[in-house]
Order: sequence, then C-alpha cells, then structure tokens
Amino acid sequence: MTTLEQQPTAAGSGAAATAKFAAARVSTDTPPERLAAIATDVLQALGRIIDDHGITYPEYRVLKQWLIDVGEYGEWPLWLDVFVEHNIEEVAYRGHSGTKGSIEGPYYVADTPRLPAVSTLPMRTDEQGTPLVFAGQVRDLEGAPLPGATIEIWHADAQGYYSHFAPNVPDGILRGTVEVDEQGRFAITTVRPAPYQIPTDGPTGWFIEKAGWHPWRPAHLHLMVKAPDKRTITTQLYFVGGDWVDDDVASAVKPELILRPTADTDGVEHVDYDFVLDPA
Ligand code: MBD
Ligand code: FE
Repeated sequence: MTTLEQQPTAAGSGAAATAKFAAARVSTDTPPERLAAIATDVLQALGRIIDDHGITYPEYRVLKQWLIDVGEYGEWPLWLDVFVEHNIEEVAYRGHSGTKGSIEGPYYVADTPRLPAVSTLPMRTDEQGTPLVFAGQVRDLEGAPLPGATIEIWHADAQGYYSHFAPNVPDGILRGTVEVDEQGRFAITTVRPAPYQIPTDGPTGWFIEKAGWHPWRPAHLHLMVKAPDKRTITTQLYFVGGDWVDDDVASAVKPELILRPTADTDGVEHVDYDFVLDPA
C-alpha cells in the first residue's frame, strides 16, 4: 500500500536536494573586482529587460512571491540546474577535447558503494524497466587505457524517480562507483530509466506551465568519470529516438552523447560507450 508520505512531491525532492547541497558549504575565491564587474552586468541586463518589457508592479510582486516560493520548496538546485547549468558547463569545458560533458543536475550523491568493473547496479528485486548492459573503456587523449579510473553512475528508475530524492525509492538504488579493470574496461548492468518530469506541483513547474513550456527531460544516465591526473568529466547519456531527446527542458543534450542500444533475443539491451579524459 502506498501511504501519503511515500508520494513524491516537489517540496520533498526539493528539500532533499537543497539539504544535500547546503551541507557542502561551498566557497570560492572570486576577487571583489570580478564580483563587482559581474554583479554590475547582471543588474544592468535586468534593468534593460525591465525597461524593454515595461515590467509592471504586479509582475514585480509576483516575481518576489515566486522567488520566495522557490526557496521554501527547496527548488533552487532544481531551477538553477535546469535553466542555468548548461551555460556554466559549456564555459567550464571550453577547449576540452575528450568526452563531451553535460550538466550534473541536482541528484548526484557522492561516495556511493564501490563496484567491480563487471557489475549490476543495486536494484529492487522487482525493479521495473528494460535491462540494459552498458559497457566500454576509459582512455586518455592518446588512446592509452586508464586502469585507475572510476565511473560514478546514477539515474532515475523506470518511473522517472531518483533514489535519495523520492520517498518511494530505497536509498542506494540505481547508483554506484564502478572501478574499471586493468584495461580500463567496464560492463554495468542496469535498467533503462524513464524520462524525467520536473515536479508540476512546485514553483518550478508553475513557472514552466505559465510560460507554456513542457516540464520534461529525456531519459538519461548520469556519469562522473575520474582517473588520477586526469580532468574529471561529468556527463549524461541519452537514448536515440527517445521522447524529448530533441527538446530537453534543461538544454543538456549533445549529439555525441546519444546512445544507440541494440536488443538481444532475451530483450536485454546492450550498448558500448567509451570515455576519453583530458589531462588534469
Ligand atoms: C534531472 O534529473 C536532471 O538531470 C537535471 C539536470 C535537472 C533536473 C532533474
Ligand atoms: Fe537527471
């Protein structure tokens, strides 16, 4: 039986994502002159938009209420990662020549259990979804295998929910840190995730609906690939022909990141994807 507190809600996933993010207490060393230059440009751009559109007092007050609501629902990690992170990622990996990156999103969990190169991700005994074997090799830019690499993988289940952020999914499900073998190879068995819908019952969903946009991300695997002396790449992989692949609300799809799995006679899908890491 499903009880009330097991129903995923915007406030529930938002609170979990905000609590996880806030626990890290991030900091950086932006000098005051740089901060001032950025803040000046942001405020000028905002002033120009208010002027161009003739923004009214009622609109300004609704904006204020909406900003308050996003905070109260814990949806800042969600809203920012959906609408802003893709620009940050593009700038951060400008000139990078290995595997293309994509946004981390709000649902990464660090320090997931270590798994051997050939593994099945933790899943429920009755886990739904098409079985998927995702295999490949991690190499450097010269093509040399990277036996010290790890692949952190996390993804939604076949209903589109992430463990640790949805109360109906047990902690640890569909997450792990895979240690590649001596040839840098891995083969991970999991299930195909469903597309992800931004919660429609919170302020991010309200904003999307009022704008007449859609709240969907295409089905995706999240990956973070690390190796000694190499630059960590955070990315996502998508499925050819899947819903929303050509129209991601988070603008995070790149053509190099689309998988083309093939089904075997048992209905298990197989796909190979190799990762190439730049020097640190
Ligand atoms: C997701 O699953 C996601 O990957 C991003 C980037 C934003 C919201 C939900
Ligand atoms: Fe995601």
